[in-house]
Amino acid sequence: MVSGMRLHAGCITFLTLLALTHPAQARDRPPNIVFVMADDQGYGDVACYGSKHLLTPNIDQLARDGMLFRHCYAGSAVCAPTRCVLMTGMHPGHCTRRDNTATGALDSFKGRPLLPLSAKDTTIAASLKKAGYSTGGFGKWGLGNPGTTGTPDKHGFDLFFGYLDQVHAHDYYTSHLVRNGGEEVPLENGTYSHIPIFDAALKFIRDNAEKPFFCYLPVCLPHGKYVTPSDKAYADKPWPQMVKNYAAMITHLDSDVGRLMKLIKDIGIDDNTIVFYTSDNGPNLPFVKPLGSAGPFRGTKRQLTEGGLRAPMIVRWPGKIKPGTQSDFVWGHVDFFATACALAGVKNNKTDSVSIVSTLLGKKQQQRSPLYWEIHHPFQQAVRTGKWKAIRHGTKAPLKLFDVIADPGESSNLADDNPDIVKNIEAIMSREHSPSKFFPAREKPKARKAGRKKTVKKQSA
Ligand SMILES: [Ca+2]
Repeated sequence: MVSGMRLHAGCITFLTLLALTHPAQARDRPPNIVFVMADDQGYGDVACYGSKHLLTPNIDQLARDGMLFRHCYAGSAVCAPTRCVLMTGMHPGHCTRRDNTATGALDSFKGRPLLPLSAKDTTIAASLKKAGYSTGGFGKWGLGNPGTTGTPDKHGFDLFFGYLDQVHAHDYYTSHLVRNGGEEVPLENGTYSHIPIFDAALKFIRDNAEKPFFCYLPVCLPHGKYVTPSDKAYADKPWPQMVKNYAAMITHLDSDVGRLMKLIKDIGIDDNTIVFYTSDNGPNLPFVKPLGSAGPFRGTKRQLTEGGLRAPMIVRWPGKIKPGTQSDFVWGHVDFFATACALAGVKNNKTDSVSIVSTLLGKKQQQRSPLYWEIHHPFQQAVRTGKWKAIRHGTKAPLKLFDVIADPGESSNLADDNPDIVKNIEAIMSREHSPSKFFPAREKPKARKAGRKKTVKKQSA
């Protein structure tokens, strides 16, 4: 009896010790960072952002557990520059890749005018790796094809699996995916590529559970081609098949977010893992009407209106972020770099990136300096500062100015009534565009010629 009691007391002491030491270790260790980024999913394509059509129970649960941002912006309005902004913490007036294709750039891959990340670019993966993180990327890289300076293995990723080439990523039933800098990995006939990509990410998390890790998941769903292994959830809807497939791709991704969260809980790292969920740019046009994919905003991907730029963004961090909170703090993908550095305790030298950790922790944070974008096919610039959003199509073109708090649909141009604001924003636009031979500013971009549209659409990714 006595020895049993002793044993019992000993067990309690041991368990108490465990309970005391493990959280302490967790506190001393920087958090694991998981960044999930959908491709072309609109602000209005998530139930917790107001979708009346799409089933996204697991993403909605992230929002109930964490913080939902209503004023977060994509790095750009198309794939490659958003990835460049996110990886480098430089906005599109400073970063290397400012549109999907670049004037005069010749990637060695299939002769397309692509501009890879340069050897001088520092990515967040490289910074986190220096801080002792394991780094994995899974999905669509889009910043450098095999043999260029831009492959993920040269930019801080211990492991990459998916597509290096952004047009290859349109092929969901491809014969092969790519590992690290270009090693081809054959797939069995009929494999839906998203499945092995997501499985590889889960394996990476399992394999690295004992140390801090960065898991970057720029998944391809729901970007075209619009194909899915099953449209079951939407088979009865009165929509064109392409719309059903798109909706099913979003719900497929949602169920994988569920698998991801289950794994994180099952292996006991839930308390020390911060999860971001977002999309790389606004939705594609065919889904705006039937699904309300752009939410209350005007425009689509490839445009610098809110519909092209405003992104869903949910951040979950148990014990740190108050569950079920919503924030109107204005920030963007450009700020992930500084935020991740702050989380990892790494120095951040990027002037374009601002840490939002204070906002995540529920502390008051000063309004961020103006957000800036440019895109090049055709040339446009945009700024968001406070309630104001401004767009111009050419450096000599008149600025359009909108109060996006009162007018989220950007329908009333207030430029004539606010000459001082216009002057200030024009100065920001001139200052923030750094000269680039690959991405020159245009005074008055040429209107698209008939016949060119098809090419641009093909390049759009
Ligand atoms: Ca995209």
